[in-house]
Amino acid sequence: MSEEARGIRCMWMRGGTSKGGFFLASDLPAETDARDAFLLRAMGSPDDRQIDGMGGGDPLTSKVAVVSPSKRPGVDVDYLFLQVFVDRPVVTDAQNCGNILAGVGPFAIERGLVAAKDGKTGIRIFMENTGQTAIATVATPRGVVAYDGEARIDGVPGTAAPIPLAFEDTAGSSCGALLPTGRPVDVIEGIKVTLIDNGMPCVVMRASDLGVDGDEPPAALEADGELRRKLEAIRLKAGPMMNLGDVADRSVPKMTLVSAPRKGGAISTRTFIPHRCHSSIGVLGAVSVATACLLDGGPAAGLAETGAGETRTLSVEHPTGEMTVLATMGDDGSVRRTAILRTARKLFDGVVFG
Ligand code: NQM
Repeated sequence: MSEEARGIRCMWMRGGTSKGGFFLASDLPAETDARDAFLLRAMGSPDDRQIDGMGGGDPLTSKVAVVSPSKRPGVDVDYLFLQVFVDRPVVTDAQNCGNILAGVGPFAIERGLVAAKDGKTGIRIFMENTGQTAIATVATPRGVVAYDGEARIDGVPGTAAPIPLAFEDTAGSSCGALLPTGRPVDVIEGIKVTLIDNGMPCVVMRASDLGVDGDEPPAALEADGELRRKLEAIRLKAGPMMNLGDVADRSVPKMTLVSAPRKGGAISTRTFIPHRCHSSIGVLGAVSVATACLLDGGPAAGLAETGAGETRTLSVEHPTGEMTVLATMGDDGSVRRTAILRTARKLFDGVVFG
């Protein structure tokens, strides 16, 4: 194949606290094996440093969005998220990503899939990984995407234009039900856990039950071999219980250790995704953990400060700050709608070589 033929049009973007390559589906090989082989080479996987590709040697910087115009009624674009593993030759669509989602609206406008209004443009995005819809609001003064602005999110230096993301139908995204076992608490390997999926399958457990405080730096937790072995043993058993089957080669469920808030928030977290400890927390991961805090009887509920009223503001503390989840409650005490604030930035637009 010629050098030119190996290049594919791509926009590199930061979405929330992640970054990766954004492609139009029509620009990528239609056949999955060929597409994945291209993406592995483009990212430089498998290799811890991804030295021969664009990836940053971290799951959070080895991500891909595939975007196409949607044929679904009331939906603007379809978004398929792909996680390119760093150290294994694996590209998986088995999880969604709410951080990369933040870049999808701006990308869709930039590529001409959605016409921008003067002011703000609302974009309905079908998330193909989980079959659910998110509503992103992009700042578009004079019909042009604005990346600069005053919104600040923890884990990203400086400020940028706000991109609020709203979710209405994320319960049971991958597991079929918010609580796939039907219970707010299960016991695995002697540890009380909540198996929950409000957009991201998560196992929520008390840090203290695992013998840690829950406010350690991620590197210290990653260096704790005994903790990691225990978490993986729990995860492998949780997979089938969550209707995810054998999860040995999957990036879900995520493993979140919770403890009492330290900085005035709702809960403190440390999340393994699933083997590296996240420097913050995923968007839909935070939504799922915040939802677990609102479940009576679960391991998070006794620790969390959840407030009262129809709309709850839950600040989920993480290693580099906090992520605020707004939860709208139904009359029956369940979570009806969630929203979160993200930002995104266009970093590069060009051709990437596989
Ligand atoms: O939970 C990391 C991230 C994510 C996923 C991960 C995410 C989400 O921080 O919606 O955003 O959990 O693998 O980008």
